[in-house]
Amino acid sequence: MASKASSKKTPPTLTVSSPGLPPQPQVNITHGNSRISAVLPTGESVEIMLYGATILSWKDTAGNEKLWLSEGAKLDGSKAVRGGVPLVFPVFGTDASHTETSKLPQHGFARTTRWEFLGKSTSESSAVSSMDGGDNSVKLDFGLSHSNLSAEARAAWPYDFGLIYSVTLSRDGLATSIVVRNESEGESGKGFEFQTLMHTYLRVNDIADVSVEGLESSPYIDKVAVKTTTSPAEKLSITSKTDRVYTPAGGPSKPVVVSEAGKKKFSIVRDNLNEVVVWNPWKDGAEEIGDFTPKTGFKNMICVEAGAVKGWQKLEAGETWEGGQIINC
Ligand code: TA6
Repeated sequence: MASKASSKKTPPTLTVSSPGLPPQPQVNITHGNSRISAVLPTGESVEIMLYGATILSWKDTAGNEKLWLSEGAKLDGSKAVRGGVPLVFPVFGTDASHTETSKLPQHGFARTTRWEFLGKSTSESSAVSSMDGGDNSVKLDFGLSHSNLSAEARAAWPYDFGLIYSVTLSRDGLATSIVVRNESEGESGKGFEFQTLMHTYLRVNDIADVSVEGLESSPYIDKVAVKTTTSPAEKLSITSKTDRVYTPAGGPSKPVVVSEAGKKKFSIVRDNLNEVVVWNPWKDGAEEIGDFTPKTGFKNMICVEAGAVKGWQKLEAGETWEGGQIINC
């Protein structure tokens, strides 16, 4: 059940504060019950729109923004957010050959549907507490099911499903994970196939100074050159429009590291998400995307997207699947 916003004028604060305890994470419902924000006692913060369960902002203790968000991003629920971390489910891109999802819009319906806020916890933030300890992290849970979908989406993808998307903020990282469940039951239950991906727009100062390690000697689909090939045994630099689906040879537990001017900025490890998509639209691509502004913004972002997008995950009635990522900064 989504928590009910109080009718008070000031946004309610879901702070777990008990006298005598050290300062606790603060969780607020804001913007007319359309966003959830969390702030750690040490200043790190995250802000999530219920629309698409889209992470809009992630800041470190000094208040430095770690994600890129287009100045032209629609934040009124009228279309998928350009930037932050939109969520891709049940299809990555579009696939006309895949009957089950062929009627869905690009990247599916998860990023363009209002999710429910299921609540917060600090006890199970195991995804990051090993890095930092429970009280210095907060986990926010969001839910989406068949009943949340528009009639159009339900018609396009008539499966009984449930998603729980968790965003865990800690002092040195952000973890996102998704649990997918086939809620149909028994003999009448219908299996379904899906893809999922966390479409993370990382903020950088200048793409010319950026390199990515952890993708060496790995197979990838090059959607610009329209070919499938293997990357060289060297780190990746971005010097033109880049749209690649890597299956990193080191597997999900080997970090993919984004560095700038030789200094590590982000390190990403994955669980059950075997692919990493690297995307930068470059100048021409930015010009063609209406809500990608400023048009020079391609210099300040790189999408490094953890996903399960090669082939399809299949869930029979009652089965569950989970995948996630941890981004350390
Ligand atoms: O993740 C890379 C990609 O699939 C690119 O091909 C590009 O389409 C990008 O996603 C953005 O897609 P969107 O539907 O958000 O414009």
